[in-house]
Order: sequence, then structure tokens, then C-alpha cells
Amino acid sequence: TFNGNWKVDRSENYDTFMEVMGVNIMKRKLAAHDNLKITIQQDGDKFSVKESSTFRTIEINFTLGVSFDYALADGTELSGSWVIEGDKLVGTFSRKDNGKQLKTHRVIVGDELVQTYLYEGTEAKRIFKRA
Ligand code: MYR
Repeated sequence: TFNGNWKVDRSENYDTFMEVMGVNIMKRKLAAHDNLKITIQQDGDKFSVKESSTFRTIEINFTLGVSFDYALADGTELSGSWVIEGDKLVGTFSRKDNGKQLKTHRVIVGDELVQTYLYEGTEAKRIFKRA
């Protein structure tokens, strides 16, 4: 289960990923220490995700397979949906500004939640521990 409070522990290739996404150096430096925390609550096919970081605190509600809008911390708008594939939560989003696809998935590995991001052939991971 993905339910619970998670706090980012480390990231892999995240700076390069943000650069490919077009995020400027100033914001990338801030994002490297964003202290991201997420609280995931699943109820059937409905999810609530509370996101808090040095940038903002927001709550996102979505239903598996149903498209919704989401804005990244730098304001980039996405739309897309999450589905469950096996033990993975798989998200397929597209950027509203350029139409390009951003894929992401969440999976539990041991006692960690690993979120992988893929955009234009560049992959990054953020790894969370229970908070
Ligand atoms: C959620 O479930 O947390 C809400 C929906 C998340 C949408 C996909 C997030 C992709 C984040 C990419 C971060 C890259 C920053 C340049």
C-alpha cells in the first residue's frame, strides 16, 4: 500500500531531469532542497495526495483512470491520469505548453517509495522514506 506519510530522502539525476524540463538554474538549486513530503490516502480507486514542500502546500484528488490537471511547482501545467499496473502506480501526463509526455511511476521497494520520472528520454528518481 502507498498509504501514509512520505518524506523525500534522496534523488537520482533530478537536476539533469529538471534541466531537460526547462527549469532554470535558480529554481533547480531551490528544488534540490525542497524538503518534499507527500501523504497518500487511497480509498478504492480514489486517491488524495497532500503535497508539501518549501514551494507550496497543496492537496490533489484523483480517481484512477480519470484525467485531471496538475501544475508543477514552477507553474508548468500538466494533464493526465494515474492507473495501477501490478504493484505500480503509473502516471501518464502531458505538458499543456508543448504537448510532450511526462511519464511517472510510484512503487514500494522495501520500506521506501520510489518515484521515477521520464521525460524526453531522461529519467530521474526521487526516493521517499516513511515520515
Ligand atoms: C500526485 O499524485 O502527486 C499528483 C500528480 C502528479 C503528477 C506528475 C508529477 C510529475 C512530477 C515531475 C517533477 C519534475 C519537475 C521538473
